Amino acid sequence: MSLTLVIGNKNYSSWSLRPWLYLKHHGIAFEEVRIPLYREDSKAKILARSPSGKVPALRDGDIVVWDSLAILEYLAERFPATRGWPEDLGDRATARSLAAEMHAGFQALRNECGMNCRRPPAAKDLSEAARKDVARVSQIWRECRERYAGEGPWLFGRFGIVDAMYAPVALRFHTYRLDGGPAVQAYVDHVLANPAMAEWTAAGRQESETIAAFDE
Ligand SMILES: N[C@@H](CCC(=O)N[C@@H](CS)C(=O)NCC(=O)O)C(=O)O
Repeated sequence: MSLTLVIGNKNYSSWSLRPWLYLKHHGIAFEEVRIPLYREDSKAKILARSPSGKVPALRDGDIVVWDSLAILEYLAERFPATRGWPEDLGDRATARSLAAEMHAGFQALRNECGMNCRRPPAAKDLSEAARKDVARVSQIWRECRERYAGEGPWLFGRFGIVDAMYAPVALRFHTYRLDGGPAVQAYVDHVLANPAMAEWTAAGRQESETIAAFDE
């Protein structure tokens, strides 16, 4: 069966990046349907493919999965060789908690530092809440790298769902020059140098659509 992933603008759609990165990184073939967001016809086009009216959404034959984390969970089960979660029960519980924390949190950081591949990297004044988000994300990455990564370059050693979940934030750390110290910078650099990630950001920079609210 063939996979179709519906995504938004590569420049802005952080939720879309997560499953796209997982698929690309693992070399899984899929058709990409890109629907630029917040245009007159965007909602109708997305609703035709995603019950929530939001991207990303994945179609696999008769199966439709929406929500970035649900798609990643689905892909990890559908392609078990990709080993989306750590094998150890305790590590897996931690990884799941961190993915959920990312999925449900960091609102201030998300709002004030929207993903924007085209934005020339530069610092920005942040609220106290956003600074706390930066500190917490930095702590997560530092602790993962120290405790769970071993010799591997990703948060739990090899690339997994947690890395896909945090990849858009790694891009924000770069774009907004967010400082979490050397270990955090090393992780950010590793994420950005990943070939699939580089392919996404290059494509995002080529896009011409603009969404004023996301361009601050
Ligand atoms: N929890 C969802 C959130 C998806 C979401 O908010 N997607 C945004 C784009 S990044 C969207 O589709 N916005 C268009 C709209 O709401 O009309 C997920 O993880 O996939």
